[in-house]
Amino acid sequence: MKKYQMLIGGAWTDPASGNWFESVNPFTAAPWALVPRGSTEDVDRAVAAARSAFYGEWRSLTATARGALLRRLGDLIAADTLRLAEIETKDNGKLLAEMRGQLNYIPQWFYYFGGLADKIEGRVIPIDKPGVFNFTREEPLGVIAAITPWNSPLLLATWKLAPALAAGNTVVWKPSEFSSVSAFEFGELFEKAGFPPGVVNIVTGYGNEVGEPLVTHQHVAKVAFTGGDRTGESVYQQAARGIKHVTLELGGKSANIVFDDADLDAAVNGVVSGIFAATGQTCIAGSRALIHRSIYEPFVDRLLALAATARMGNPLDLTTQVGPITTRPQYEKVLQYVGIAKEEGAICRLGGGPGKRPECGEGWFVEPTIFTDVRPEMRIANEEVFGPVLSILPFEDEEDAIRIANNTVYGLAAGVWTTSIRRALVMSERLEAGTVWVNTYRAVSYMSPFGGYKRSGIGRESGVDAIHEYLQTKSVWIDISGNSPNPFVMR
Ligand code: TXE
Repeated sequence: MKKYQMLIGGAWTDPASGNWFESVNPFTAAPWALVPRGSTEDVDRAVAAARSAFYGEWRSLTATARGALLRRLGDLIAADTLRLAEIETKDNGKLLAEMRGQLNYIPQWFYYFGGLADKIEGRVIPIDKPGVFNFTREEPLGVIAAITPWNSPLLLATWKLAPALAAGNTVVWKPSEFSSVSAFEFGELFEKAGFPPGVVNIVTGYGNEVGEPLVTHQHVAKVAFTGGDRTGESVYQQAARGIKHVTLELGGKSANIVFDDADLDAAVNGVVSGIFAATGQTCIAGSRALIHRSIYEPFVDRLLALAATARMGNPLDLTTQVGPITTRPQYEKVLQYVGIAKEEGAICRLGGGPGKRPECGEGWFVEPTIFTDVRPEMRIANEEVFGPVLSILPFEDEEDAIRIANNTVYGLAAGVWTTSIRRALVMSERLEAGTVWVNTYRAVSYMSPFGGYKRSGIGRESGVDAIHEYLQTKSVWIDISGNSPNPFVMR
């Protein structure tokens, strides 16, 4: 088994604890790599390295040179996608087809934010006071703590690293303890691209042993976090003590709403892919399907028929459609929710238990599961399962659909299936979600802002909006009047 080291101040380093833990392949349930178990001491060294890079070489580079580094990194990733995708699949069990797609797309974030790096401009304010010149500067925040989860390890890290670096910050990145291996390989590419030492540091380990000391470190200016909402809440509280900037991306319970005027072939595909692609382990999973009453039964039959054809198996096999659950605790959580839904009286129409097919091997599989007769007040309709479990709810009309869709604490995304332009516009206005897809689902881009309403998070990733999450504005006042005003009144 390969024994990895952490990246601190440009050097590959053993953990201060002298301990490593095993990373487990979710398909074979066997360990396949050794990950350094970081601690406060490693966090302190990494933050110090990031801080000295911030005040050192990184700061003296022009924004254009920073952008060029990011674009060079994009090229290096583009040349290495197959290898990185395979590592991701071995570490987190997601389909190789999906991880290849993500890896092929990741360079675009580095190209886009590399391009933005030297277009960060201040403004000259036509100030209301004569004899004064006022302008703004957009400045980096300092050291950014990037904390990422296991479901799309490199993509979600990229969403933080690309804008943070383009804006001139330095980074300490803590990947999930369940999927750290690709981070080490990614770290090598930063070095190869020529980033100065300490600009990107990687400290691995557990949430309480590395995440917490990182969030509370006095020299961390901002925490950029993706993960569960409970952890997000605690990260937010800890960051508040240091009055730190935060962005939080915390998952959801997204509604995929099908009206009777929809293109039903497209809608069936969209609802199935919204929940079963990525084995439901995605923050934007369309885990609630809201179906217009007049088409309810026939549409449910079509969903069941399509979902029943899903091929489970080895995620490295490009024909597999549903892979294993990434972690054992998550596997147990998903099965627990299946049990809760049954107890609540939802009707299980497909799946409803562990995947025991021969092609599932030793992996942590859950059968694609569909519940009907779900009522809005049930836990299965409100809580994030993060697995291949779909809840189906009927609705009567637009008003009813909006009420049910918005009736959760989350607000990450929503899907609407309709051929009416009026309905598309009304729904996209009234749905409380950071992303609304009409006649499509699970589309993201480096160009378009992504983030949550309500308990799904704070701040936006991707697009021009994202770079402003990593900048602060300074207002500069220069007296050009040559006068000495009255010192005892405000200017
Ligand atoms: O996530 P955690 P977990 C949801 C999903 C899942 C649930 C739990 O519903 O079932 O969260 O998953 C680090 N201070 N999502 O437990 O704990 C941790 O080490 C600082 C939604 O795996 O949120 C990891 O690097 N950091 C989600 C990261 O936080 C801490 C994606 C995320 O782990 C910490 C994943 C602490 N006190 C899960 N505790 C999405 N939004 O897509 C843990 N961490």
